[in-house]
Parts: sequence; C-alpha cells; structure tokens
Amino acid sequence: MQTLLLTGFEPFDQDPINPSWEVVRLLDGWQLGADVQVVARRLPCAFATAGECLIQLIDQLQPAMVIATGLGPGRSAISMERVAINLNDARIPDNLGEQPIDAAVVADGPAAYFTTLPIKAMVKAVREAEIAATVSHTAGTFVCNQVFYLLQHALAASAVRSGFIHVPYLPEQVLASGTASMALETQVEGLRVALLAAWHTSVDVTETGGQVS
Ligand code: PCA
Repeated sequence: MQTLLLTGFEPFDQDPINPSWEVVRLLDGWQLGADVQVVARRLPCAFATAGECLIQLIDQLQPAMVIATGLGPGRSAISMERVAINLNDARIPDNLGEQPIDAAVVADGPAAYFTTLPIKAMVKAVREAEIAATVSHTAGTFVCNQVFYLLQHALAASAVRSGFIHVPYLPEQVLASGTASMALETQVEGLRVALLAAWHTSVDVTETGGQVS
C-alpha cells in the first residue's frame, strides 16, 4: 500500500479551528485507489517547527505523494497553489510568537519552486464536480508558503510529487462578516476530487489558469 500524505494546520490567529485540519482529518485512511491510502496529519502553525514536522513525517511515512493544505483567509475557492517563494514576511506572529520579516526560508535557496502537482487537471476536475476551484499564484508569505517551499525544496530531486492547497473558511467562522466561505462537506468532496485527479494525472492538462493582473 502506498501513502498519500495529506497535511492540515492547527488553528492560528485566535481562530478556534482551522478548516484545513477539519477537512483533511476526515480523509485520514481514505483509500483512493487499490494501492494508495491517505494518511492525514496536523502541522503546527509555527515557522520554527512546521517544516521540521513535515520533513519528519516524510522520512517516517515515505509517501508516494505529499499534499499540504492550509486556510487561505478570504478565499472563495479551493486554491491549488502554483508557486512557493523563498520569503517569510509575517503580518502576524505565529503560534510561538515569532514574526519574521523579509527573511529567506532557505538561505541561498532558489527564489521559488513550482508545484509538481497537475494543478490544472485538479482545478478542472473539482470544477466539473461543481465546486469552486482555482489556480492560485501566491501562497502568501506566512507559514503556509514556508511549509510549501520547504516541501518542494526537500523533494526537489525526488520523483515524489508534492504541492499545496489553500481552502476557504468554514461558514460558521465568518458568520455575518460577509467573508467568503465554503461548507465542510463541500471542501471534503472538493479535496477528494482534487486528490484523485492529482494521483491519476501524470501529465497536466494544458488550459489557462492565468490572470492578467
Ligand atoms: N494558513 C496560514 C498558516 C496556517 C494556515 O492554515 C497561511 O496561509 O500561511
């Protein structure tokens, strides 16, 4: 049995829950094919420990694919991230009180890494299931981007494909504020479809996911 490692984050910024963990924990143990099973794990929302925790999980589980997820506050769609940048620039302190500003994720590392997931195929499949999905060109400059960068850095020379997905708030988190959200069941279904597409697509489809600005 092969492993698809799927991670979510613990809550941060005074939120009592983080939808990324609420969603992925429901997929723990899901067998998405005859020979592949999801293992879901939670990462700390801290610059000092999140990447280390993810790398330990990769060493321990030897996954065939790794997909990290996090909350993208204000996102209205399941967002397949295209690029991780070598920059930590935190607007708020992380859960250990650390707030790096204009710091490299990896000193002397490349400016950026692209996802190695077939994100266009994933977006297409999720949209076909009538769930909002999009290609995103920024994973921000907080812990999610850092984890995404460290993930791509760690697997850069390997055949294991990896990437990052940002998910919206749950409706109950943004009651009456008008901020975009998506129901838990919809997010779970969207991730199921995205994971199936990721696992079964070896060459990404060619269709635009671009933006003018
Ligand atoms: N979202 C934050 C960090 C943890 C999470 O779920 C981010 O986008 O960086």
